[in-house]
Amino acid sequence: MIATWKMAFEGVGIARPVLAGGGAVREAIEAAICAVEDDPRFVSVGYGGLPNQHGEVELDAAYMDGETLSFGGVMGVRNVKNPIKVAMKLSEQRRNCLLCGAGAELYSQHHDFQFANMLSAQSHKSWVEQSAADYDPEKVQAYTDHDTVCVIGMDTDSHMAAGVSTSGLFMKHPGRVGDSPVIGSGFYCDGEIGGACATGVGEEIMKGCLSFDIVRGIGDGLSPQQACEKSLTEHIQRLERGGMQLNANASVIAMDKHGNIGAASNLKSFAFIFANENTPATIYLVRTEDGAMRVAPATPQQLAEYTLD
Ligand code: SD4
Repeated sequence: MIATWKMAFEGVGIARPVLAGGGAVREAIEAAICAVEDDPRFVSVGYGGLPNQHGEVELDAAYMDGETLSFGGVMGVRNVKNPIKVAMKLSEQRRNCLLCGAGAELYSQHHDFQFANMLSAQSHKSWVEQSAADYDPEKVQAYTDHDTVCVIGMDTDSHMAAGVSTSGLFMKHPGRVGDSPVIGSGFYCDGEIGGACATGVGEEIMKGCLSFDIVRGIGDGLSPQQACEKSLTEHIQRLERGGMQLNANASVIAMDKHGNIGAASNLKSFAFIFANENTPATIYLVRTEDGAMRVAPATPQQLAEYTLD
């Protein structure tokens, strides 16, 4: 299992015994993501997520099964306690599997998913402070106000899947949707090849369909690490060629069908979690040094200096 950000550490720790005990990858991903969604310390996912310009928490989540290529997703749902559970349920359908706003809430109601007020006192306070400040949504910066928990897993039957959950950008326009629930951009999983997910400013990530591009790279024979670096680097170059810039941060993770992993980021340091049958949940860092990306378990000193989620 590989997952974005330090915030996924406990969730992956909960999910690992599920896989070790022969549980299905879907069950493990649900356990990992729900742990993050339920934890108010993480202000970019689920309960306690930072709200939109109107002070409402709108959540996005998606799930893809690598064996059947089925996927499901919800966009901009309000008051749904665990959006990943709804996305998983939707992935069982061949049609109507990506729902937004009121329609996604109606579906959640019909299927007896739990509802809750997702705005914590802390997130409400942040919104009050931001609303009073002169806020420019065009200048929103990655990672201070938003992250996505992305999890790619494989079970003992070699069944692969990927899931994502986020509250999107802080102070976003109501109805704004980023890359996370968009198949091919925020996530993709083909069990014959591997899976990939992205986190960062969705408007920039979507321009490169980064997750699909990484999986295609692995399918073409690249290692997950090579594919992550190639897709991200080429995307940045593509934007610069068009006179644009990746004026935001983007980070990606990937795992192939053999369990090899990769990650890349345009941040100086980006944390992700890895666990397998031999390795307990471990915080890794992708660090850019002398123009090269290095991936390794975080040292205690690096962890002490790491300030992001
Ligand atoms: C979005 N990609 O809504 C998400 C947010 C995120 O780090 O991952 N931020 O654009």
